Amino acid sequence: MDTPPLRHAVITAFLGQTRDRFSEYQQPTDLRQRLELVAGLEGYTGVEVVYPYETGDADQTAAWMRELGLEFAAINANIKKEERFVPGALSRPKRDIRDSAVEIIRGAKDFAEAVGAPHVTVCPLADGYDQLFQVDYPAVWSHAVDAVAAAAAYKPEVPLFLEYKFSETRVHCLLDTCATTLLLIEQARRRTGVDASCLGVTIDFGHAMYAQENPARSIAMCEQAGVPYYLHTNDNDARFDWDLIGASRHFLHYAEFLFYAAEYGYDRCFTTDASPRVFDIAGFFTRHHEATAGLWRLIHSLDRKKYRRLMAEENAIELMRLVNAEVYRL
Ligand SMILES: [Mn+2]
Repeated sequence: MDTPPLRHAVITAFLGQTRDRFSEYQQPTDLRQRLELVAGLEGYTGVEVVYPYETGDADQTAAWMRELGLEFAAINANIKKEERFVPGALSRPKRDIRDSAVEIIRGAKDFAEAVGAPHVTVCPLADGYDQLFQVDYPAVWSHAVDAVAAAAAYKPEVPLFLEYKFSETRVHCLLDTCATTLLLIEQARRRTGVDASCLGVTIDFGHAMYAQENPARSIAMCEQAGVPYYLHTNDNDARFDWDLIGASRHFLHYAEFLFYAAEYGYDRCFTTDASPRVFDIAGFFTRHHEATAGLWRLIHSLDRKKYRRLMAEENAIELMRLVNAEVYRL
């Protein structure tokens, strides 16, 4: 079977200096340098850029993108960096804080429209709680539903994707799992009556592993709920969000993730949300592309109908034989 082209993108914020609690990694770069770096990497076609910290002038950015032959995967609205958002953004009891977070998402939609990016993605990492008896669960949930509904209703032709993560920066993030995110989207849709296509889930492979999900099943849940999804690729040890090279830890999970993406005809970008830290930047992303594109080709070499027929027949042992022979190549 022919392999459809893999639209492979990179979150550009990882192409400069990053830091954690202990160290700084790599050297600072500006957006133009990051775009040039992606354009020079084998196999990558696009970028996800962070609004408002990387984006700058829309016309200038769009001109650079055309010049370098890159596509936008998404605009990433950052609602966790400002001091007022450090303890949370969309779910806070103070209305002006929630409103200013929605304002950033609206600005990201304006920017996406101006540069022709397909959608906005937001990961509300600061929303959640650290202690028990800290937040009023129904109140913060209700605030988040209202804020997401307000953000979705603005320019609904630019869809908004919500990215979940179990933990970090809060001990327990409000949008912890795929199922929680689907529930919030369902409630926000009902609140506004917005079209089903204007709210989606960003499934980050590593976040799903970290939440003890099977990332492939998370794709299937969104598909069955009729909720659009956008995929981030990386890997980790399922104990922390390490943002490692894809399939460097969970090879078979990664293969199954791509299997279901292929089954459903996923045609948005696969966006690399991975951080080189101590590794050589170009080498790190090249190895990540090899793993992702290689497994994408491998998945398309399989008789997927046969796999699904064997599932219907509950022939788990024959399925494992096929996986050993055709995926692990043992
Ligand atoms: Mn991600």
